[in-house]
Amino acid sequence: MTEMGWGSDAIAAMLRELDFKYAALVPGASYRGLHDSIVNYLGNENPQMLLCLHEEHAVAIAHGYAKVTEKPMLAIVHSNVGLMHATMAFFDAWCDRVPVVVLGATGPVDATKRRPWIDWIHTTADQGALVRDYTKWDDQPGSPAAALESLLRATQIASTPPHGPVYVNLDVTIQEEKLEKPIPIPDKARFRVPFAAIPAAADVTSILGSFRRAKHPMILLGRMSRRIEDWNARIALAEALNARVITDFKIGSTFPSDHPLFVGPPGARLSAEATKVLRESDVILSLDNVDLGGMLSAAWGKERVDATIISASLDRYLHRGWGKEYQTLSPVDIDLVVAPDVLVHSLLEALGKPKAATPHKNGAPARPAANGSAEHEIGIRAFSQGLGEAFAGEEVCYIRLPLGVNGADFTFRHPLDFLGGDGGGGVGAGPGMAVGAALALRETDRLPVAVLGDGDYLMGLTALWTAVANEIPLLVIVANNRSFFNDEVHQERMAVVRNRPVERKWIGQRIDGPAPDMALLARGQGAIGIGPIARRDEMVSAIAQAIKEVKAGKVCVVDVRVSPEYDASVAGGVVAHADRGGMGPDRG
Ligand SMILES: Cc1ncc(C[n+]2csc(CCOP(=O)(O)OP(=O)(O)O)c2C)c(N)n1
Ligand SMILES: [Mg+2]
Repeated sequence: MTEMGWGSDAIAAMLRELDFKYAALVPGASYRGLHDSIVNYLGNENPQMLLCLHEEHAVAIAHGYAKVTEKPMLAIVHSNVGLMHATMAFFDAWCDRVPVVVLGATGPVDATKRRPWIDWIHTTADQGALVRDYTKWDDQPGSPAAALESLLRATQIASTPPHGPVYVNLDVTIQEEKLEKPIPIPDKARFRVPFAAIPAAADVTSILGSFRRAKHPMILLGRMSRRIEDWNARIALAEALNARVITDFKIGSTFPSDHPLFVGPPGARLSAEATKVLRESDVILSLDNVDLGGMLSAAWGKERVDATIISASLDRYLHRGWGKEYQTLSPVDIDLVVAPDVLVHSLLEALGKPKAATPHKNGAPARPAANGSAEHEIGIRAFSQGLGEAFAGEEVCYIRLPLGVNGADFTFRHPLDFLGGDGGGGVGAGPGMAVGAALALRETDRLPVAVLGDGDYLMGLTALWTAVANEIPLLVIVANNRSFFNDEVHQERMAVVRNRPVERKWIGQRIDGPAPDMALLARGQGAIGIGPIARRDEMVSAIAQAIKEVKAGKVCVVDVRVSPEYDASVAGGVVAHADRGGMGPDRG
C-alpha cells in the first residue's frame, strides 16, 4: 500500500477498516479525491468499485445487497445532482428499514477555495436536507479526522436496529487536503453495534400467560431477520404456542408457507382465509408487522378489536414528521420495544423449548387451472405456475415477484426463498435491487431470480450493465404485460365509480405500439436476452435455457409476454376494499 498522503486516503482506509467489500457508484468531480484514493491507495479492493449508470441504481444495489446480508453496502454519489438522482432509492431503503451507507460530496464549503462556476454548482448550503427526512442520520464532517469518526458513526447507526440508510457528505477540500502525517485509523471493534435489548422476564411471563389463556392465538410476522436460526426459532415458537401465522409479501419469506400453522396464501393483501382466522383470534402477537393497524382494520373494519394485542418492534425509533410510512396507530395491550426475533428467542427460552422445530410434511401447494384467454396466451396464473415448473428442483431465491401473482403458486421454505418488495413502492427499483441481491447471493448456492414488471424493468434496466460488467450472475424474468398495469386497475376502479367506459382504462397506461424489445435491451448491455416468449409451451424451456446461462455466470433476461391482468386475489381487492374508498391494488 502506498503511503497515506491525502485526506481521502485516510477516508479510504477507514472504509476498508469498516469492511466494505463493494462501493456502487457513479463518478463525479466532487469526489475525485476519494475516487483516486480507492483506486490508487486501496488498489480498488475492499471496497471494490461497481460502476453504475445511474445513482438510483447505486443505492438500489446497496439496498438489494442488504436484503440478503442485513449488512450495509457502500454507495457513492456525486454532489447535488447525483444525490438528487438517488433520492427515490434512499426513500425505498428507508421505508424498507435496510442499512445502507451512502457517501456524497460537496464543493468547498469555504467559498474562497471554490473554482469558478462548477464548484459553485457543486455546493449547497445544506445538501443533506435533500434526504434527511428519510435517512437515519447524515453528516458533513469538517476535517479528515472528523470524517473518520463520521464514517464510524454512520456505519454504526445504519447497522443498529431498526436499520436505515445514512448519508455522509465529504467536502472536496477535506478529501484533497495534503496530510502532514498519516492519521491513525480507529479500531472498529470498539465501535460496534450495541447489544440488543432483551425483554424483561415479567413481560415474557405476562405474554406467555396471555397465550396460555388463548383459544385462538395468532402471530403476525413482519420485519424479521434472514438468519436460519431465527427462522427455525419462529417455527418452534408457533408450534409451542399452537399459533396460526400470517406473513407479509412486502418482507418476503419469514415462515414456511406449507406449514400447517401458516394461513395463506402469501400475498400483498390479507386473503379471505387469513381475514377469517384473524377475526377469530383472541391473542395476536405482532412481530414488527409493517402495518398492524391496517391489518386489524382489514379484518375488523370499524368494529372494536377484542383480542389482546402484543407487539414487539423497534420501529418507533424511526417515526418522524415527514413521512407517514409508519402507518396507522394500532391499539396494543402489551407493547415491547425489543427486536422481534429477540422476543421469539426469549419466549422459547421461557417455555424451555428446543429451538429446532418439528419437521413437518410439505403440503402440496394448490394448483388451480391456468387461465389466459387465447389458447396459448400466458395468463398471470399460467405464468406463476410456469415459474414453479421451470424452477422445480432448483434452489431459487426470488429476489422479487410482481404484484399481480397469486402467492399460492409459490412455496417458501427458507428465509432466502423470497426477499419481498422495495419498501417505498418505487417503480424502477427492481433491476438495481436485483443486481445488489445477486451480488450477495454470489456467495451462496442460490439461483438469483428477479421477476420484474415491464414498467419496473424499463425504468431501471441499465442497472443490469453493472451486473454484466462485474460478472454477477442474475436471471431476470420480465412479466411483460406491456403496461403500467397496476394503474389500469386503478382506472378500472375510477370508471366503475364514475360510470365511465371501462374499455378506456388502458389509455395512458399501455407500453405498446411499439412494444419495447426487452431481450434486445438486455443484449444492448451485454446480457443474454431471450424472448419475447408468448406461448405457454415455450416458457419453461426458455427459462431452462436461461438457468443454464446463469449457472455459467451470465446475466440473462427472459421476456415473457403475459396477459394484462392481475390474479383475482390481488385485483379482487378493488371490490373487497370498496368500503375504504375503493383504493384498488396496494401499490400507487
Ligand atoms: C417511480 C414511480 N412512478 C410511478 C408509480 C406508480 N405505479 C405504481 S405500480 C405502476 C406500474 C408498474 O408497472 P409494471 O412494473 O409493468 O407492473 P404491472 O403493474 O404492469 O404488473 C406504476 C406506474 C410508482 N409506484 N413509482
Ligand atoms: Mg407491466
